[in-house]
Amino acid sequence: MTQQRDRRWLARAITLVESTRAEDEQAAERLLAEIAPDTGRALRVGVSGPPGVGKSTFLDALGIHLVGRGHRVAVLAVDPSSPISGGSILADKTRMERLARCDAAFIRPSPGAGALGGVARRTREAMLVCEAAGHDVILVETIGVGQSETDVSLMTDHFLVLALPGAGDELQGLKKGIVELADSIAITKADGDNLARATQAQADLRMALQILHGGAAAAPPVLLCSALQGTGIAEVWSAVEAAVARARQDGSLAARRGAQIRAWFHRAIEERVLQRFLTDPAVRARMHALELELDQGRVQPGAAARRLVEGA
Ligand SMILES: Nc1nc2c(ncn2[C@@H]2O[C@H](COP(=O)(O)OP(=O)(O)OP(=O)(O)O)[C@@H](O)[C@H]2O)c(=O)[nH]1
Ligand SMILES: [Mg+2]
Repeated sequence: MTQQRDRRWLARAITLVESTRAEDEQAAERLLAEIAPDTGRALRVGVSGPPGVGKSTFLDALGIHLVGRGHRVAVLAVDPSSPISGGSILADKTRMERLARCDAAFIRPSPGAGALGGVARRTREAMLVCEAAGHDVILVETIGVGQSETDVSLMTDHFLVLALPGAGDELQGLKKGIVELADSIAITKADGDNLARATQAQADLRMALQILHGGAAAAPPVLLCSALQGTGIAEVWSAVEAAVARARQDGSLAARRGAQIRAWFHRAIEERVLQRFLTDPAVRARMHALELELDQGRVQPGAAARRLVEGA
């Protein structure tokens, strides 16, 4: 795939890296090796928030703002998609109508769940493909269920959390883990009747974060925005850019990316070792036999696992 990296190339390359077919694996590896020199220069931002917080509307407004400033934007999603429908609920183009019509933007829903831990890895590789195709801002959306926010924070330079104007409890709707990962927080829907509550939520959140981080200087910024009115979007982006610029200066961005690469390596090992082990026919037969023993109460789960892994 040495042809011009246009939209068609991008679509095909992403399909290849997202493929779960064993026969595509080597081609995907070759592609990723080939594009490696052309990756890593984009600004990678994770955007997370609970259902209905306004992620899609925000990403549409932010994407349009960035395209207007000459950026080429890609919106990707890590979505622990419904095991029933198998469908992805994030990065739906219908809610990003304006951005979806932009030539400088590329929107990709979450790859369907497949192999173990595969969704996040495939999104990360899709991100690299987007970078190789010239996208210089990558926005990775997640709903923050399960470990998806950790997955996204492991592939981005900055983790932006969207929060609703609080109804009393300033951390309501925000999981503790997600607040700890946040590099910045934007309170959405700060418009109309919501504005007063949003302003109060901002003050409350700032206070809580200062306590959590031991001081105002170390606490992530908390901003207000309204995607509907288009207010605060430019300010949120400026805060993201400023934080990333600081991280680049003080070396923490390079350290973060280095740690991420190692984390993906470790994850890939786990995925591969587990996959190889669990698909081995002899292991499967032995596992089945041990399951029968478990059913009969002749062995305990821990001991059965030890015997399986040790081949005892
Ligand atoms: N007032 C107001 N409403 C908003 C704003 N942004 C989004 N909404 C509304 O909030 C609802 C949810 O917005 P979405 O952008 O779909 O939220 P989401 O986080 O993508 O939702 P999921 O994809 O279901 O997790 C919609 O009805 C939007 O019109 C805003 O800035 N102000
Ligand atoms: Mg959405």
